[in-house]
Amino acid sequence: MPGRFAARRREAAHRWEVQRGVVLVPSGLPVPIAGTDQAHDFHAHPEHHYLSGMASPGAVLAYDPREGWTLFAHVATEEERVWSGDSRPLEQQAAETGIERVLPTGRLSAWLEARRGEPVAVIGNHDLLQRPEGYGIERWAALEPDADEALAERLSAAVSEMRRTKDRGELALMRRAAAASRAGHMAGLRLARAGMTERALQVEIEAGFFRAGSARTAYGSIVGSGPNGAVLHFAPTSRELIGGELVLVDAGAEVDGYASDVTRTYPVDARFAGLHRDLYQLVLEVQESAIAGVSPGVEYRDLHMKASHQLADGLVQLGIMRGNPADLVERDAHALFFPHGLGHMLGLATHDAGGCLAGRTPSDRFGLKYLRADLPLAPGYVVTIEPGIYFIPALLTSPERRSIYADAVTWERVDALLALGGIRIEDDVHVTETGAEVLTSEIPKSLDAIEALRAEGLGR
Ligand SMILES: [Mn+2]
Repeated sequence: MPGRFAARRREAAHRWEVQRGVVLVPSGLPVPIAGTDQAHDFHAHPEHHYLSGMASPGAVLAYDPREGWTLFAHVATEEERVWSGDSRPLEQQAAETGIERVLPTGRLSAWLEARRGEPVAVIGNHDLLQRPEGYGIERWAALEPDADEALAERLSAAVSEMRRTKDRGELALMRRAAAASRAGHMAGLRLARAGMTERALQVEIEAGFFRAGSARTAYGSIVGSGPNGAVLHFAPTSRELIGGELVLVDAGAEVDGYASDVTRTYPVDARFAGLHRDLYQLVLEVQESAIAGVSPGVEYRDLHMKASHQLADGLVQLGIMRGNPADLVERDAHALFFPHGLGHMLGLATHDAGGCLAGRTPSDRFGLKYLRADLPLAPGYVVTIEPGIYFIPALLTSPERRSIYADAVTWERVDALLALGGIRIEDDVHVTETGAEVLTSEIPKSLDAIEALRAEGLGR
């Protein structure tokens, strides 16, 4: 493993071409919960994690083009050793990161002092600039650092570009995250039943992740039953699942900082009934054809547009939208039912860095606003593919939207469906040299497979 991190650092230094100046990549400090003596769960900055392989708070990876890399690591105080345990020995950190110089953060001030007057690029967590004392720097201002923001932006963008292409070690972790996600989703598919709360279903799913080797969830799990399925980032509540409804579960396990991101939608009963079945089939077809379109060189935005077109076409056929699908997409009318992007980059963050190619800015159009990936795909990238159809009262009861799209929607039909909720199907897709590998392919999504699991779970 240390070789992998050394290779990343070599590549970063090569792309950076820093002639004069130094680079600091802080991991971040614990964020206190206001009004308590507790802190939020710590997440190391992905740039620090990626370049060092370490994810501990209070550390700074430093680069000086003349002498290479130094890791300044926090050494636990006596009090911290009493309450939280000891920090990892510096020699151990040297062996794990492949960095020869691992020093206590107490040495960082002197290191900076020796480079006084040189430009300093801070990437990683910028909290170093606000809370230098957290990194053992007593008098940051006295060091007169020449913080070069333009340089920092360029270096950070270079790391984001590198992070798009996952190396073998990263893919191995993402496969483990996908396997843990599978364990959790299988538990959900078997255990969901009427009378169970969203929260209880969340607990079963997350227990599945943790038993399968995940240390935490990659993001706050979404479990929305019935109408709650139409809230894109819904946090599970004590609402009980009701027969005849759908439940949407968007939950992913994290392994060593690497995310998986998976959505499955299934009936609370054993079978999809009526319109639920038609809508599910439509979302599944759109998702599978988008996955089939994943290949090196393909523009992610084109996949999104094609999926939007297919969704509009399907909704017209189901009598929910009206008109010519191409015109509907041109007018962003499909976004009434599919108001988010087809997916995003995935890695050390759930919405991973580097999603937009340099020079491309997110559109403010209703149908493109939340497109989080806009770049040509290349081997090694991992993206999610997650189309959905939702009945979102906030959009569908808006008088303004109803007037703009008066002729594009069968409104009396929609009025009767405002409590339906939503359907989303999401997988994690690794772009290969020839096409795509679905990292989460072992998590059932076909109608038959889902109904078989539901029937088995319900003992029917
Ligand atoms: Mn996602």
